[in-house]
Amino acid sequence: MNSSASIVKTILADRHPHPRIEKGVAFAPANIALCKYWGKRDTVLNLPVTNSLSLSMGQYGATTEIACINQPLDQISLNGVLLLDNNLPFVKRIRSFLDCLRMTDNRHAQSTPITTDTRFSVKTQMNLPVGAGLASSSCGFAALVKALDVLFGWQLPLKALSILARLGSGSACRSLWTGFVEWEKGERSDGMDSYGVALPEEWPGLKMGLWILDPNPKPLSSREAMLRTVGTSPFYSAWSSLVEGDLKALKSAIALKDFEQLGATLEANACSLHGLMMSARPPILYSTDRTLKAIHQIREARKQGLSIYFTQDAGPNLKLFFLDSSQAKIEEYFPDIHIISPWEV
Ligand code: 2P0
Repeated sequence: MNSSASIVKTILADRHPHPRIEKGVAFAPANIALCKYWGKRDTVLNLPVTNSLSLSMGQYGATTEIACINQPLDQISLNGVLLLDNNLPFVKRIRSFLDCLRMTDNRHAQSTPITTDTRFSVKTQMNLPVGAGLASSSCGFAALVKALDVLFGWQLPLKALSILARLGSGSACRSLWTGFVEWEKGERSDGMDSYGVALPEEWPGLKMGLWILDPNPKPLSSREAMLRTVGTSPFYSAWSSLVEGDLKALKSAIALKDFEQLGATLEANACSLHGLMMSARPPILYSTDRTLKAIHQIREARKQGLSIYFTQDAGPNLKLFFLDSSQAKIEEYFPDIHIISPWEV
């Protein structure tokens, strides 16, 4: 059987030992899916049913500092607060990821030994709200694997780091790059062909607007919501073919820099996802009255000639897409949004 630990072992097997430094520090941007990942073919290895496509969030993301410590337990902190509750999902996920690393137990390695007794200090700083459907887990695990790579001097290729990040959180495999990234679902049962691939196109004039309508953690995790949707929605089987069409349309829009096609497709994909979630039993509803009001405002602005589109993830907040040529007007219409330049890191 393929376990996360055996995948970690496979990836690290051919690493030449490099001198370990005191601590590893790395930044990874959060990413927002233009075509969503929703549903797994393997819930242990986070292998998706479909491909997905994302855009990175520029300077918004996670910076993680990791070091080995002489303590009985890992010390995990988020935004300067040491998290002592082992049942917090953030702590549990990081610890079980570190457990996979410990299981590789390479105590005979010359300069980078990791044993079952190795304990880590993991300090993460995020500059976006955590657990509010703003892709915080995506950047968290990507920054963690990058920081581990620095700490141990593995010098892994980004593809391998993407697979490691995916084991922590599926969407994290798209956060190793800047710009557009497609997560190829792969076919293999060990998931070694399921990782992010950066698209060559850059589109610096494309802007994102982060509209935080509710910064509080969401009541239902994406992980649980995904499971429930796959398990109970009568419409889930239609999702794969819908994604296939949307991916094609999005990639051709990116290649041609056709903003209207990009925006219309990404918005329709998000609406399809939320419709799909609402068809689960019991239904999943992430939108609040503020979300719906905001969606109506966007549609009204569009009627008045503004070229703007939105997407929504597993939470009540919205991300807007527009071109820099309409930025001044967008700021007038939507004064509360944080504007993001995806290519400015
Ligand atoms: C995405 N989301 O493509 C989709 C759209 C939320 C809505 O990936 O269980 O935290 O760790 O693989 O990656 C959020 O789910 O789930 C997500 P796991 P993840 O961005």
